[in-house]
Amino acid sequence: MNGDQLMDETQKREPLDVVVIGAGFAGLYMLHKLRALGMKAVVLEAAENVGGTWYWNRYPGARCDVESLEYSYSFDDALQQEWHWSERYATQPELLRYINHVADRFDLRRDIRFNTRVASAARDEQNNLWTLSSEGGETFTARYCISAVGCLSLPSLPAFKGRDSFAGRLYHTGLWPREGVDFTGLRVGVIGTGSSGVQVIPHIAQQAKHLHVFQRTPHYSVPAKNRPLDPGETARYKARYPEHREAARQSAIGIAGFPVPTQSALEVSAEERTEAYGMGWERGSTGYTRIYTDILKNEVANATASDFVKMRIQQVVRDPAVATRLTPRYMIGTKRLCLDTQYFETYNRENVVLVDVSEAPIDQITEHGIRTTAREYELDAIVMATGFDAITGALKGIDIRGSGGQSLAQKWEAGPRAYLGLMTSGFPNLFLITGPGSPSVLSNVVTSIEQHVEWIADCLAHLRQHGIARMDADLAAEDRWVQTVNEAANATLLPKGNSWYLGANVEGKPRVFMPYAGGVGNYRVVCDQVVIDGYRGFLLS
Ligand code: N01
Repeated sequence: MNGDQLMDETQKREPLDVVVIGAGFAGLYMLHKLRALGMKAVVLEAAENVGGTWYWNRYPGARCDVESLEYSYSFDDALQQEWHWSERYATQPELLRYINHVADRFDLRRDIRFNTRVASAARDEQNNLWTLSSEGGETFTARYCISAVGCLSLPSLPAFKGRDSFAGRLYHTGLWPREGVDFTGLRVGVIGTGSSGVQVIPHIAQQAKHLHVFQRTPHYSVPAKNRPLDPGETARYKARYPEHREAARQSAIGIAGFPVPTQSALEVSAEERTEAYGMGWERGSTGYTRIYTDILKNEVANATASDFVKMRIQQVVRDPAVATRLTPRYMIGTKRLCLDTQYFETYNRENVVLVDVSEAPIDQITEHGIRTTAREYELDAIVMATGFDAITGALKGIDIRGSGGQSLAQKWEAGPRAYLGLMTSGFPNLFLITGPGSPSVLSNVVTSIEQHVEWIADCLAHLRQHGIARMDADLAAEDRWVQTVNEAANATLLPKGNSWYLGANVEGKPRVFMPYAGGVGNYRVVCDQVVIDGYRGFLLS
């Protein structure tokens, strides 16, 4: 009998303790913690292997924008000491190797069901169980269900007319073919210039015969200044790993190495600011918007940081008309800041043309390429770097039914509501790792994942110890937390950008600022205090 058959047999006999959805960073660590608690758990994963985001986003140039030594698990000191990161910012293949290494090192695969996409999760109130069904028709029953589906896992493909009529090949950066793509000699069009576009464009430009970039919004990007990691530097960092990790946990965005601003941009001279922004630019990190306390809080302060990047774009891009089209018009940081390698420089190449689709939008995809309202562009391949239905898309894509058959998608129709981003009222025993209303995408997500996984594991141990079978979020506590999330966002400029943080990138999605902007360290204190207060705001029975 193989592992899968064994699991099926087990399922027939008795329910599992926990079903986890997703085998990315979150699902793997959750499984490891559940095992340590002696719980019977299964992870259901749509892909054929582990990795989550780093499994799917295999496009050329895919690379993390948090430094490798920080974007990694901290829960096991031997793991963090033994793993060798080769570059300051890890590439997708290196990250995927790391995640595979973790799966093997902790022997996690035997409890993961691959090629198993969850279609529905239904609450059986009478028996206090969750039953999950896969698209393939298998069912899994457990006391607890834990979502580890990730915040950026449902690709967003704009519904361009004629998408299926294109005779060439069409790709999405978040669903990249495993075998890779050779663009040599091809005429390629890339739609989208967010983080994925900014990374993939320089790589395709080097291969393709010709590249058209279809840009709707010019975005801010700062150079990554990526480089190989020096062994001495790595050793010194690792020698102080516990301190660095603790600093990350207490920090605003889960990264120890970011500057902690102490001054307003408006209380220093213009020369001093220019020098600070120049140093930030040379440092190469998204910490650029954290140089002063008020870059993300005050429009005048923000303009000083925005203007510096605009000036750099004008300096890098040789054709002044192209430089102007590449110059952002919104406030820096109100959409996620990109980190690039040779992005703006790519527009100095002979084989690259920037097509501004803000005024003449894409009208349709044709058999031969892309037609804007101005003209048609003939292409052999189209790459959609058009992003994701972020934070809620993957969860709403599963037919989740809570108490009384209530649908999660319906409950969240006007925007997601969750207490601490961990549970949503009316869906007992369903936990959300990095759910809406938690720092998630506004942080080094691995730091945030570890905090949630550990909080949930401690919570499950507490429930078991006290003979509590059912846990739900109290609706009043949830409402208050949603208000706190709104207040935290409104204390910043973040809601003023047309960003995916707000759902603005998906047609028809409600405009609600979804992550908690109050900071990773502050959020941790709130979560810990809730526990100290006897799981305040949760209903335990
Ligand atoms: O997606 P995006 P992404 N017509 O939504 C354009 C993480 N990430 O995949 O801005 C024309 O940012 C859209 O235009 P506009 C990171 O958190 C991290 O790039 O809406 N254009 C935009 O330019 C990131 O923020 C890493 O006007 C259309 C682009 O498509 C998040 O994932 C790497 C369009 C989408 O940009 C998402 O990034 C990659 C249309 N109809 C991703 N629809 C790193 O760690 C959309 N667009 C480095």
